[in-house]
Amino acid sequence: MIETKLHDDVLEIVLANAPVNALGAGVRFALSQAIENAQTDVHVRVIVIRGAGKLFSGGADITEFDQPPTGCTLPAVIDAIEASSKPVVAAIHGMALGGGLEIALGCHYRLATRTAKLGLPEVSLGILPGAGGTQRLPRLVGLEAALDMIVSGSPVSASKALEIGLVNQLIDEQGLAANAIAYARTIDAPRRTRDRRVSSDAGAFERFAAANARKIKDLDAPKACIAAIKASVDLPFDEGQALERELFAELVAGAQSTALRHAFFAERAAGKVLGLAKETPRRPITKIGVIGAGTMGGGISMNFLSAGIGVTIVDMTGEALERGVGLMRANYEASARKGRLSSEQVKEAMDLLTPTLDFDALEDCDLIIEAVYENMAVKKEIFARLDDIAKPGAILASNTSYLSIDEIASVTNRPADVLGLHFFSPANVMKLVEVVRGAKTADDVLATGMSIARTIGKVPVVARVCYGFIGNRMLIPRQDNAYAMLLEGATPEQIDRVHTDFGMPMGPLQMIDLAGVDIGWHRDTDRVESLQDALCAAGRWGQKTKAGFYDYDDKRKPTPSPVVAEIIDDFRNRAGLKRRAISDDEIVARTLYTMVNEGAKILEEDIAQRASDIDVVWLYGYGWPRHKGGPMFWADQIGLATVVQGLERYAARIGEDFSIASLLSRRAVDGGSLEK
Ligand code: T1G
Repeated sequence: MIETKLHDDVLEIVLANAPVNALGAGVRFALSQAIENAQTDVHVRVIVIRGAGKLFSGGADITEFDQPPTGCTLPAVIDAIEASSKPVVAAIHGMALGGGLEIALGCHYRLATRTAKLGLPEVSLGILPGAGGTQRLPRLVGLEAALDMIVSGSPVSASKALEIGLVNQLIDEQGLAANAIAYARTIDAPRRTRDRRVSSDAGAFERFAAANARKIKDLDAPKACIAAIKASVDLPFDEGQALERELFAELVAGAQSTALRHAFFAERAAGKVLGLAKETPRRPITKIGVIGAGTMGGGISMNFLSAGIGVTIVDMTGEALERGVGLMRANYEASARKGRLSSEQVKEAMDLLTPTLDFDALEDCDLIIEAVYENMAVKKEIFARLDDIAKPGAILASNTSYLSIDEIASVTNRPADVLGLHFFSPANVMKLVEVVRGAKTADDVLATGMSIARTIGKVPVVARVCYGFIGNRMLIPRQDNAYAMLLEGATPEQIDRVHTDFGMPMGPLQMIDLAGVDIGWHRDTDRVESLQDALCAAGRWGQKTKAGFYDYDDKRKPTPSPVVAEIIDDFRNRAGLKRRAISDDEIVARTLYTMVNEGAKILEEDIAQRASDIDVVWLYGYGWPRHKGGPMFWADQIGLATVVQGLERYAARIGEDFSIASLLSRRAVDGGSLEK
């Protein structure tokens, strides 16, 4: 749990709890004992605390939060460190996060290596720094910096930490322990953070709240963080820390923190493929081929270029290539203008790109990703050609968002080397990749797909083959019911408002406008058999034509369209439907509960490995509000019986072939959860 070593008069304490030196009960106990013993050990004049392995500490042990507290609390251990009669120095490398940084704040001096990152990310778990962080950080760095760090949850670099007074000195990572011990030898007295005063710039709170109002409006934790930081100005240290503990206890028991901690562990669980041995080899990937220089192909390419991996991108015409490469360059330059990239980084990325019309140029690629439009015949033709030119062992992936990987693989002599890598638009931004394993996909190909997705900063989730895999398959009932309710009497803005009020970034109709109303349209303007046909025939293809379900201005701001209302009325009359009032509850049942129902079927059919994987798909692929954990988690929270009752109530309207997933019905009756 911890290791101690005496170097003459310097006691070195090493936090040693792999993999992230989480501060579980064992570590807290051992640390408090070591600090206590050092007080009376005449050989010890000064103490150094550092972390074993790749970091100082990833903070409190999050898995303990749902259990009754055991052993000494972290605040008590940190108070003991600060009360030490002998100076205590924290030597930070890698990361010091949450309770890890709070330990360092309780120390009298703090050192950091140049690449270290220091942060209090508790707010992203729906809690607040609960071991003195809200009281000590403002005392060290001032209100503005403390508000920024604690309410955003974002770590700061070591150089920033030095600049704001969070650390006293930067040290080389090479010889970290020796450097820290040498520094410790120059220290002769403790300096307690609790004894400092916070510079009380009262205007800081108003300015901060005004600047962040929209971001934090639905969230409990940020408001609690601000209240605790305010206490660091208004109250003596101990009273401020008591308020912090009270606020922490409230938050950690709340629905939002439960959901956010679920999301944290769900993302990590998704990376584990059931039945795939950890030591499954990965195929070396040093060169990527991308077929199709459209929006998706360009976005996919950017992920690899930004990770320093060369990409050969192929299209049918020079004009398509030029447009695609131009769009990639424009995206990079936009990031550079926002200061997210340097111009050198833009140049480095673009220099790794090889645009060509020559399909054979893909012959030496290790992974080739097809990103052409959703047409099975075209995809089959491409994969048949790839089978001829790709080198043995190359992985052949399709970015298809609905179609069968098995059918695509069947035209090759190497189905084991074929899988799906379904990126989400915009592919250079959205973190989700559905890694679709075909019936014949080899284990090492699947393992390579998962690991290359992580290499480019994505969150991979495994899916088996079905129409739409996980996320898009759950979209089908949602969109079908949204269209149906428009004809029955709901308006686009009513349906979308229910979703944006719920916390989604946009509603079903706004999403159709963004993706394109014309996706899957037959392109025959004389053939008007559905609402989609009517809109497309009228040239209302969505945001790209500044008109879809909504009218859009130059900034793509949507406004309800009287033209669309007329088209809907006309269609409703022709279908002989009578307009009726539709409640928000009905919209929730027919668009959110039907998604959960589809998710339960996806689980039953083993398309997804676990319910939390489905949550990860929606958190990272569609912007499901993180503080609601994901559709399956949310269904468990509101009660599966409630979901089933809602579906039963509107079953007739949802459609004659509608059925409730037996897993959902069963769990609703037995009070179980969808989590396998
Ligand atoms: N507690 C328990 N387990 C943790 C953990 C933690 N704090 N951090 C990581 N793990 C597990 C993780 O689930 C995974 O397990 C393994 O360690 C490797 O993690 C009182 C209340 C540190 C940047 O929010 O951000 O302190 O899947 O894959 O990519 O005020 O882990 O292998 O079984 O993420 O190298 C605040 C959370 C806690 C930091 C390393 N701290 N952790 O990333 O590894 S609350 C955090 C991370 C707190 C105090 C409050 C990252 C990392 P498994 P990993 P990584």
